[in-house]
Amino acid sequence: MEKEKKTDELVKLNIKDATMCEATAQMLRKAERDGVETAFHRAATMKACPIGADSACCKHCSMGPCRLNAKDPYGKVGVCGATIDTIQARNFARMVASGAAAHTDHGMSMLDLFREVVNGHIKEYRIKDTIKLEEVCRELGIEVEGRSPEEMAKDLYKELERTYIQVEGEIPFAKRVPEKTLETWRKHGVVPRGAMREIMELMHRTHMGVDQHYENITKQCTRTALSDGWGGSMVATEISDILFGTPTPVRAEVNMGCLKEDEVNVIIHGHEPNLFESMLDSVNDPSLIQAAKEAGAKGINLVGMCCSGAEMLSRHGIPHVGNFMSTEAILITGAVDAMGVDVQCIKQGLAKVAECYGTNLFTTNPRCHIEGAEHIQFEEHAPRECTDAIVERAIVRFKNRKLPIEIPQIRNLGVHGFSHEYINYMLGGSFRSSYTPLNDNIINGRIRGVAGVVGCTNPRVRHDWVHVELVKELIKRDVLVVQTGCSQIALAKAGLYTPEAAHLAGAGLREVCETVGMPPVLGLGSCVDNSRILIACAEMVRVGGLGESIADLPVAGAAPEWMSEKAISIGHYFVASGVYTVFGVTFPIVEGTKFHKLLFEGLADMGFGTWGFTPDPYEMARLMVAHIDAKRKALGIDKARERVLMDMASRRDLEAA
Ligand code: XCC
Repeated sequence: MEKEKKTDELVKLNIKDATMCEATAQMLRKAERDGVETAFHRAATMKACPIGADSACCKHCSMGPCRLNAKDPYGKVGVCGATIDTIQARNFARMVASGAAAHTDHGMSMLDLFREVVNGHIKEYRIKDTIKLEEVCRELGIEVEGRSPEEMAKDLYKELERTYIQVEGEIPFAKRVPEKTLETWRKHGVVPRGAMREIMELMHRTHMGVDQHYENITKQCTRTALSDGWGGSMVATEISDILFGTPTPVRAEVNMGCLKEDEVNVIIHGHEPNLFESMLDSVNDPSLIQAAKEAGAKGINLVGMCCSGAEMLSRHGIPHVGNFMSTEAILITGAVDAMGVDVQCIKQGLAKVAECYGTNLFTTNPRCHIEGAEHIQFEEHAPRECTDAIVERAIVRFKNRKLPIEIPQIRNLGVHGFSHEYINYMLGGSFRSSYTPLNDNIINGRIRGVAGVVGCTNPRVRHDWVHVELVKELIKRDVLVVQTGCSQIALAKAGLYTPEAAHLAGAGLREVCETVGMPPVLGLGSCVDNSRILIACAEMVRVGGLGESIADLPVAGAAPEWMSEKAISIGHYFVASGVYTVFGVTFPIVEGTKFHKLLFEGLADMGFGTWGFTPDPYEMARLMVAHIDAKRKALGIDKARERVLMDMASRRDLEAA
């Protein structure tokens, strides 16, 4: 982002270029009036390190750090002799290891909670969705007939524990992978064993002087990423659904206008739903509501941010006030009485902004403390102790509010909460629930293909804008879009989560949306819920008519404003599963190197998907649609689509017949 001028310490942003989110823009203007710095300001003054951006440096040992030249990548090697390909592959693989570890650790927390609930050691949570419990058990070959939920759950715990700790064999959810895709994985030796083992081995292999062939490093990188998508993340999603309920469509509001000036505002930001679920109980506790009223508030207003928020938005319709790049901006309203955070995507800068506005910022998780924030540990055996304490402190802050409050009055209503199970039901109906109608609509060309548009927001590009433009381009071309995380919130703020937004879609997709009454963009939840997209892909293959492996499907993925290592892990597990996946912002590999060729061409030749890159949303849409069309052609269904586009009237006649 370009900087305009410097006054005193704080750089003045060109706010229009920084964000397309009006609420965030309003708060950035206030921040500048108040002399408060945000990540937007820091990004404007801190140029990204050009060597790091190209991944042309290695700091894996103290003979370096070694800097290679991205313009002449093969001109020199590191002190140990490591080539540009080894260095880039190691750096990339470590991003995958870290991202996979984050999702895996999150999933493992959910599984720990599940075990304690099933064993009766934790009474504050319980199994809410026994139907899903049964379904998952059945899929994994666990006996369900005549058994109690507790009996099934105990076996399910034991089975899913293998996802993490197994040292030999295939992870349990490999059973969900289409046979031909699994065959490809087996052929290349990348079926994950247990996530802990894969991550450990990847960290070992990328140590100085171990794996020094970029192809072999990529192999373990692939295996690790798959242990995230079909392992750590999938278990997190499935266990959360079993414990807290599987999402079904729910009308809910997003944006900063969901804050209420006359109520005690509490935000939960992070990733693990157990904290948020407990907070939901706390804010509904009559004694705490009474205390809030005694402090002069009309009530307690609980809202979410980032992925925790996206998950609660999908599952319970809890209002969501903004994605990753709005987390500092929301504090600038002065209306936030407490923000409780757990893990992942929590900017350290929040502590300073919170201090400026007298907001209580609480860390709650033993894995995440922040200097300057108060820590109230969340214990699953007594969850309310933490969340009640946060609410009590929020009430005190409400009572003592001194600074003026400015809440952007923007709220966007939409429909959220489309689990892969619901898509089944929605398109298939209650008596023939299946993906057949989705496949049929793809085969007859009304729906051209499906795109997953997911991931973060990033101050290196115009906030929300790349997501919004990309998705608009895709639906215009009859591509059904499924979303998670911060991307989902960007589109919800742009108004695309209403059934009425179908008018922005091409004729074919619009017709399907209008028949079913669904928006052209379906939100599936948080980052770990990208696993729902994998399951949907597997279902599309299973139902038939669209090829034998995920790589045959007319689908594509994108993370247009990615920033985290988790995004790289997600991107790589989609690629490894067979999906063409395009990233924006920047790509941490030098073009033209052997490693670059492997990721952008070679993997596809091996039967996987492939990586793509462009920062431009229009080019991104073009690449994705071209890929979808190429897959349609390979499946022999391109003709159906041409006929649909050329002759709408005869298509209607055909249907009426
Ligand atoms: Fe984080 Fe998950 Fe990225 Fe948003 S999208 S910035 S990882 S909160 Ni998942």
